[in-house]
Amino acid sequence: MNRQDTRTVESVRQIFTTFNFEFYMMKISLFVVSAFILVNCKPSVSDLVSAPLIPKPISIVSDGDFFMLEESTEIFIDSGSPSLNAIAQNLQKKIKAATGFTLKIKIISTKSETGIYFTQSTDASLSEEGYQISISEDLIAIRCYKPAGAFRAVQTIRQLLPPSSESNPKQSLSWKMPTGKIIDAPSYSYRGVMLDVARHFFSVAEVKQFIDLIVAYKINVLHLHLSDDQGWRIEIKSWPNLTLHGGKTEVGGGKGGFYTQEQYKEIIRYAQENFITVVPEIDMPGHINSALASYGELNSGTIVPTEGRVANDANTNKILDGKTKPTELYTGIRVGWSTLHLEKKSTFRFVEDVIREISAITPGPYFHIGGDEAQVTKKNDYVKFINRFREIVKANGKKMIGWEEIAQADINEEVITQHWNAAKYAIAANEKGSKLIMSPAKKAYLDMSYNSTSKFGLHWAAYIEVDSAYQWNPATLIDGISKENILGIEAPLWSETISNMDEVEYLLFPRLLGYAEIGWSKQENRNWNEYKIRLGKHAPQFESQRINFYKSNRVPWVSSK
Ligand code: TNX
Repeated sequence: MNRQDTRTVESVRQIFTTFNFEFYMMKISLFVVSAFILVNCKPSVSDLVSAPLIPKPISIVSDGDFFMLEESTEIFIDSGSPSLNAIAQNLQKKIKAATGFTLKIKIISTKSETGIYFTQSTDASLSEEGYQISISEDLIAIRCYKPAGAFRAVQTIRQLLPPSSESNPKQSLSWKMPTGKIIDAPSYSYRGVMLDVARHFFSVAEVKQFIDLIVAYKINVLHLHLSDDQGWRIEIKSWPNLTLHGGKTEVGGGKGGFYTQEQYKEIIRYAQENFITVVPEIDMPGHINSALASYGELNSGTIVPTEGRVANDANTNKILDGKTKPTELYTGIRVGWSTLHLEKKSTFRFVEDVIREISAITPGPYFHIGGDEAQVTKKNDYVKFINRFREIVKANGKKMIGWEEIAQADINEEVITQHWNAAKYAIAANEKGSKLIMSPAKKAYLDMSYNSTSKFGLHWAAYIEVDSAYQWNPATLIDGISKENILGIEAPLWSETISNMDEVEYLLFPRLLGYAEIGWSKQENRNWNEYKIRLGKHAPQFESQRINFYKSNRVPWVSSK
């Protein structure tokens, strides 16, 4: 070989080596890129079983593939189920907010092979709110017995979309959903949350926002605590001072507020759209100072605690009739000191008018009469009063609900009792045939602080950490009371310490999800150690929705970053 040849061979080798080097570099980068894709595409996308659904469905089977939601995906409704139209529109709205896509809705008479297909079945074993979702590569089929089931299914589908999907539609994520089958139905038919709009007033817009928050977890009852010592929040046309005067303050002395009947109807309409039953509560015969301050004739000598007492002024006297002596308004947080004047005829005219006017604009089956902590009402009067109440509520076509103390009266299977504190009342109510709503303060009170450093909430019943809120079973809580005696569960959010949605969210999240699961999921499928991992995976969703949640260190929160 001459020198020329040697050089040629050398450069060929060099080319080869460089090529080889580049080849290896390419291989390495391919490996890095695929590893990156693997990590970032979350393999769980094609695993339906590991989707962190809350509440947990009855059964999930995955088949390892995925459905891709695209701009061209269509929503189909079985022509035999026209009542599913509104639900399809609701899903369309949610998907639009999430992805920017406006999916077309079509009514068809043969089963669809593609897109999202809603159909109603005559199979009653699916149950009132039950549903089945089958997801294949081309089709998401939703089957229900009643529209409520399809609506609950939509909430499941929302949770299967990528977490950030509801807040930032402009991003270029792929909208993949794992394939498989979900069969689901609730354990309890009553799954409620209560919002106290009396201690602090919350506007119609805020109540709607509240509904949006709870509905995502399949809660189906919103109990509105519409009156208390500190404020009367719903217009009663035959007793206008209740809101004109009794609605004008709140705990801490803020300006309070009230709903006109039209505004209340607007809340009801929005709730109905979300398959939520509104339970209105007028708390009597105690917790009634806002009415006593508005109409002196209802007052039999209630003494308003000095702390929080708002002295009547000349303006008050102009509004009120001046003939009888009204109490002062109250902005403190003491309980158990006020009572209606139960010996007067006008009191019953008042009770009848209030129940009649509210019942007339409430489509749901229930009317909550309060009945708690009537500590300054004589026992005999209390029993007579609750019995009379029962008749008035019934005459207005509603089923009466009352806090547990009503078990002292002649209640029966037509009445629902809400347990919050004493087992003896729950047992007595059960013996009288009254079904129970379980709201044990030590476990289910959303206004209890998480721990001693919490900024909001009270702690007279307990500090309720996220695990404690989850770890109880309504059906074994009280000896002698089992699942068939229970209508459902409710988590009340009293508002003495909270006055805006940020604060509401802080007490609500993340405990709300646990209560939703207690009410919906099968007890044997519930387990804190498994639940806390699912819950932790909801953090990116909370963050993208800007929900102000309590980041308990007992939950392994997943970071969205
Ligand atoms: C007790 S529970 C109350 C409410 C308070 C709440 C505060 C019940 C039926 N009555 O009036 O707001 O405690 O946690």
